[in-house]
Amino acid sequence: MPLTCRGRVRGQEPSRGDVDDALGKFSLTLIDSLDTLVVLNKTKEFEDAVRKVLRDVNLDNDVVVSVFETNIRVLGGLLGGHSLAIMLKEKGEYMQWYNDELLQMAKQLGYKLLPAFNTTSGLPYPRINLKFGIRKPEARTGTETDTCTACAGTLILEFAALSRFTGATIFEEYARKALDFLWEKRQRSSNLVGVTINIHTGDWVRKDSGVGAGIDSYYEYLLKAYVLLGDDSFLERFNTHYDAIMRYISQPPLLLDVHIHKPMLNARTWMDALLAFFPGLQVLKGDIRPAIETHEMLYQVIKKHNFLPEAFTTDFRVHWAQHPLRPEFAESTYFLYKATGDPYYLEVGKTLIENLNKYARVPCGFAAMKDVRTGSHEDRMDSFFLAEMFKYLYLLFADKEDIIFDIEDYIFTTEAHLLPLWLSTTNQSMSKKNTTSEYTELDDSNFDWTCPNTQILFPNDPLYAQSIREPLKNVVDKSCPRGIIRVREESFRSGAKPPLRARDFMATNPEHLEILKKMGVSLIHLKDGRVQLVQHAIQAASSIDAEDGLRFMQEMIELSSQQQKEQQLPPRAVQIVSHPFFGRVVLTAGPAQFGLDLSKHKETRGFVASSKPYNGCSELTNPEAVMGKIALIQRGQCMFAEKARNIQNAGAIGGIVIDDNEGSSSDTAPLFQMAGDGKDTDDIKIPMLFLFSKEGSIILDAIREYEEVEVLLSDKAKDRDPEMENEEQPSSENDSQNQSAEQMTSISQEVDLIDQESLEESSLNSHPESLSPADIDNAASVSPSEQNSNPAENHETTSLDGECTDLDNQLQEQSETEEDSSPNVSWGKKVQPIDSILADWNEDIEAFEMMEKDEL
Ligand code: DMJ
Repeated sequence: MPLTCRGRVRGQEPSRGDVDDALGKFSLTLIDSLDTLVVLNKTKEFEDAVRKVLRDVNLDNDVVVSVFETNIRVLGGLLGGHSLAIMLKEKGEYMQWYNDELLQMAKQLGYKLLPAFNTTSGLPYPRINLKFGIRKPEARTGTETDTCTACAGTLILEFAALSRFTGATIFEEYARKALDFLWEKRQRSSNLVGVTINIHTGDWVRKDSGVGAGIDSYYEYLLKAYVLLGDDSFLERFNTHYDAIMRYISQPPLLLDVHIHKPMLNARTWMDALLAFFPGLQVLKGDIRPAIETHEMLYQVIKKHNFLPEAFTTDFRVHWAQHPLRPEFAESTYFLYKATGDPYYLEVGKTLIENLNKYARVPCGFAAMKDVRTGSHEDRMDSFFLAEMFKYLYLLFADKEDIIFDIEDYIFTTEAHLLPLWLSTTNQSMSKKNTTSEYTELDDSNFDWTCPNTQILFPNDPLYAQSIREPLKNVVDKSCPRGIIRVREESFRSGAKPPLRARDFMATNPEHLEILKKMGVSLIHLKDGRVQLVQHAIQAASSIDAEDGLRFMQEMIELSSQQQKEQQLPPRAVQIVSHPFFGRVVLTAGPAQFGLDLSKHKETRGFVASSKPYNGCSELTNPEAVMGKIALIQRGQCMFAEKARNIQNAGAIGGIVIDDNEGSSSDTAPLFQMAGDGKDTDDIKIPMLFLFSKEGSIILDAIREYEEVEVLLSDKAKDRDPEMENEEQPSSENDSQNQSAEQMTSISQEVDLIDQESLEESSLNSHPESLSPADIDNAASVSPSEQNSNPAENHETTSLDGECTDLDNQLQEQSETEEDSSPNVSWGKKVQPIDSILADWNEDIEAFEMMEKDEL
């Protein structure tokens, strides 16, 4: 935990949910960083670290851990450490005492994971208790029915390496069985796999499919298993999937999820950060052009926000704002540099390093970004930061002679652990050769089985990569998210009258429902009381109605997001700017619905002082201490507005309310917004921010240690550098914000989930019977691109030359391709049987509901 300078011990910190499943009280970061030390030529430190692991690590803890994470980080870490330990020993200088101890630990861990495979399918349970396994009552796990595809399909490298290093074949057998089962279950017409699967029945639970979260390393391991094990069947499987990915998911430069049964139908309008590994995999496959394109698009998103947000939309807006220092983009940059030799990728790497140092470096390491828009931190530095990010960035700039061994003799696991390629010829009892019969014949000259080679790929053309990047250079900045408004205005000008405006729509008006039906829009009442609108252009009465339907849906999205924005204030930042922090620590703060609005005014900077009484619920007894300063007040016992008035009267220039719930933290709780007291709060002129107890105690600890602590309250952290301490202290600018509310409001960060309260609120608006736009789950169901019947043809939605594409053309294109792709269906004359429409429909609803529940 780089902000509080402690290790994160499972059970000693408030649970963060599934992310904690990687922690097994087994010194995760130490093990995950072992081989990084050797790559960085820190051989002595490696030797010490191995000794520490052997001395301290206990694998027999009563903790439920993720099988996937334990495999890639811990088993992979031990095997990577072992691989380099034996390499060093052979060189004769270091590790002379080493006697395969890391391998023995790896084997012990391997046996601990095996009970997870005790299912009829051979797919592993997602979690296991390190001490008690699965079945025993003490295990507290084993009731799960689903796992993600990547979770079940990312074992073969570590398990095969373990088998081949030790001669115990059972590990490779189990990992192969799981992969065989996934392959059998692929959707046969699209050759795609879903995100989650039932480990008992083998049914797909989430039928959306992409190359990011939930699936990513399944594909990676098929190709790398071929490289490491030399088994043709893995390459054939990979190529079959790759062909499907390029056909349906790849919409250069985008990679967009689709449905496995209806791969022409996009499943969402945003991309997750995990897919940034894919260009690297494409390099390994030898398909450089799309790798360069996607990488360039991702780089432009990064330049906009300094880091890649956890998810971003197809028009490059932030969808999920956090960034846990993921290494995937650095990984792809490394591979692209290796493939092209283009110094551009060194510049990219330099930017990544500069941003890390400037925005993420904190006193005890590098802190994840809680919100790339505000620059605020989260108290976490995941082990993959040292295992992968450091390794790939170092290797990007390293010359051959900087590394004490030949990196080309190894393959990187998904966690960037190094496994030696000589394993392919050791203990290879499991290899299947020449089993091509069950694979689709792929008519594609791209699938020649050669590894990429710079000499062959770019003979005499150092500008090859640049020529591919050039047309994409404005793809992010010039994307046109609001094109629909222009189109709508144009169509009004030309006299076309929209049959129904989103703002007029009433769910109880039968006439409106009739119009919806005509436009192919269905109304779905969800169990939780919300209503979803889904449009299937194909179910519209005509192509004109389908177009109207699309406009109606997009109007709804606009209205919905407008309303959500009005209800939710964005997070704010408290940045500690005095010595020794100098702006390096940025805390996520909740906004207030009253007082100075920091998004409209210059930030407020000042020294902090605790108010007396600390709860700020009465006139302060220490006005001299808070005068001209930012007052710290404890939450509780009176309204936030009352506290604000009391500190303002004492002369404070701002206030920070610190949560009185001990242990609360922005790591685990949704953003908190302070509401007014239901009265007029115009008299409150100073800015007020809220910190959870953990973030608050970082400031309180700083006061204890350094006495004088200066902070900056703002909507976005200021660029930090040591100069900060010399800057003049600006005077606070006061203003009021005319907002009030009855009670404190906790803001959900999931923008597409509307809670019961907001439903109740919306039923009070001027159309009591109308459906509030905010009730519509636009992320899941009203995406315009869902109507795209052929993603491969619709990449013009993002204009490559910087011009916005006319939506009418897209609609035309969509309608045409919709017709093309379904010969049984024509406009106005549906011959698709109703049962099949209903079945399709149910399938979609199911998929949308699942996506909504379990996005990552
Ligand atoms: C790493 O642990 C691995 O790369 C994994 O495959 C998915 N991504 C995380 C880091 O983002």
